[in-house]
Amino acid sequence: MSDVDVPESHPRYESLLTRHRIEEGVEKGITSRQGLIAQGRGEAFDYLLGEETIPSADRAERAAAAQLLLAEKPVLSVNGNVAALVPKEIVELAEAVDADIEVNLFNRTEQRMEAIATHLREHGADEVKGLAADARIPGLDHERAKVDADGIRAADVVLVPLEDGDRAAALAEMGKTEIVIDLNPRSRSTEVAAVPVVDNIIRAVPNITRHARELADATPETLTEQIEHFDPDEARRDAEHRIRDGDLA
Ligand code: PTJ
Repeated sequence: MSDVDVPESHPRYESLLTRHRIEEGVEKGITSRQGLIAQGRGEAFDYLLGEETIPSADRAERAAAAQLLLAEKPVLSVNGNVAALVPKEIVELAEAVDADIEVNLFNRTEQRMEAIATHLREHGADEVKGLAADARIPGLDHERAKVDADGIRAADVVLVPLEDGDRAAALAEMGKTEIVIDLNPRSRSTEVAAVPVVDNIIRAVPNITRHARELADATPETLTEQIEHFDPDEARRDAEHRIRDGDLA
C-alpha cells in the first residue's frame, strides 16, 4: 500500500496515484482547480495511448535531451500541474542538462508563485526563476506573458509542459526552440513544437533525463544528428494514429 491507500496491484494504481498528487497540489495551493480538469483530459488521452511511452514518444524524448544538451540557455517552464506531479524529476532534469527552472502560470497569483517555488526548493532546486517577472513575451495579453529577463526571455530552448496554446505559439514566434510535453497530439502547443513529446509527464521527464545522461559525453555533431533524425510530424501522426486506432483490450 502507498500513502494513498491504493494497493499497488490495483489495475489503475499509477493513474490513481497521479490523481492524488494533483488533488494534494490543489490543497497545498500549488495547482489551480483548472489543473484538475487538465489532468482529466490528459488521463483520457493516456488511456487511449495504452498508458505507456510509445516508441515515437521515446524518440522525441531522446531528441528533447539532445536539444537541451546542445542549448546555450535551456529553461524548463513549470506550472501548477508540473510542480504537483514531477517536482523532484524536474530538478533532476535541470541538473542533467544544466538548465534553469522558471515558474510560469496561467492563473498567476503571487501566493501560488511562492508556493511552487518553495515546493521546488524542497525537492532540491537551488534557484527558481519567474518571481522577478521583469520581462514580457510579446503578443500575449494574459499572465503567462510575465517572464524573467534572464530566464525564459533569454532562453534559446524552452521545455513547455502541459500548456495552453497561446504562449507556445508566442514563444515559437520569438524564435525559441520548444519542447512540448502534452498528451494531446493535436493541441496547439504540440502543433508548434520543434519536439512534440506525446507522453504523460510522469513518464516523459524521467525518460528525457535518462537519455540526457546517456548522451552526456556525446559530441555536438552526435547531438545534432539525434535532432535531425527526429521527425516531429511523424511523431504527431504516430501518436494520433495510436489514439484513434489503438486496441483498447
Ligand atoms: O498552473 P497554471 O495556472 O499555469 O494552469 C495550468 C493548466 C494546465 C491548468 C493550464 O495550462 C491549462 O488549462 O491547460 P490546458 O489548456 O488544459 O492544457 C493542458 C494540456 O495538457 C491538455 O492538452 C492535456 O491533455 C495535457 N495534459 C494533462 N495532463 C497531462 C497532460 N499531458 C501530459 N501529461 C499529463 N499528466
